[in-house]
Amino acid sequence: MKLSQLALGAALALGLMAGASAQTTMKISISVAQNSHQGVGIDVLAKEVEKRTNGRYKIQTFYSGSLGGERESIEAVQLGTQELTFTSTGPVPNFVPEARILDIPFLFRDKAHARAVLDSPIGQEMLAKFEAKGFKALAWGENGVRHMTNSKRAVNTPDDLKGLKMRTMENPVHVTAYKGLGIVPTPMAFPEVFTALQQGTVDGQENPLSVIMAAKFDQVQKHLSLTGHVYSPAIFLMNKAAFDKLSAADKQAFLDAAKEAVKANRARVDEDDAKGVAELRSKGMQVVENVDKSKFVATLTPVNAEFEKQFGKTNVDKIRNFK
Ligand code: EAX
Repeated sequence: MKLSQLALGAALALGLMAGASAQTTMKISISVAQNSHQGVGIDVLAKEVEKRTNGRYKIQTFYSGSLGGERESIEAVQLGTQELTFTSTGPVPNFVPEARILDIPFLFRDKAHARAVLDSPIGQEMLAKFEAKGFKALAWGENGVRHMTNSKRAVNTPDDLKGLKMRTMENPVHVTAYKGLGIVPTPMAFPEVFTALQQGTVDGQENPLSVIMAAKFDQVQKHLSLTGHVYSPAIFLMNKAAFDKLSAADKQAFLDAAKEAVKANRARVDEDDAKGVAELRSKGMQVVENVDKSKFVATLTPVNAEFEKQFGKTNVDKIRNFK
């Protein structure tokens, strides 16, 4: 072999090595299936990050709790064993207690109200609170407006909830509120819910239409009531050290990618909400569409007073009255 050929070979090998080392692979997870509002969110994030960093960052996507439930994923991101996760706020208060305020039932009038608050300085200041706990919170996304399902009876009023054993998220605000509605709450990680419903360990659960459809809960639940009792935010969390290591331009690329991901995620929630009732009915669910929410709100009055005391009435009102 000639010297020039050797030099060329060495140069190629070096080039390949440089190319390989210039690509960093990261992981992101969700607890629900890929064909969902959250799946769309992380797929778009992965695609946009890769595009905006010219392929220097590649994000591997994991669905259906294959890396663990939401609490485990948040823990993994905090520790840095996993760089990213897209999660509901279910277990978030156990890491960032300030975020509890967003989980209060009937806090938001509708999705538009919730999105406006999350996109406003109130939501953005909340994102900053995650930094002290080892996270870079890239953006607020959406899980959706939660409704109740169960295998026992049609739910029209809070009276119908008395004694129903329902799986709840591992969220202290939800657990307190649902007790106030007469439910027997059973906090449980999402990946265990389908089996728990199937085996009758719990009678019901509550989730947005997007999740009910993605998880095929219609197979194990007869009744759906559009209680719309709480808005469920979602959040793109990244390990803070992993984010801090990025160049300024790459940081911006991740933030911009997250914005695109949120757009796709919210659009899919709207699509699911528009078609959900018809689809779930066609799969055999009995649906109570017109729930008198004022009865649920009234039943929660004492619980709400407690939340206002805990989180500050001014803070709660600031969100409630946001225009
Ligand atoms: O984030 O745990 C839950 O009920 C969540 O809504 C679900 O995992 C989607």
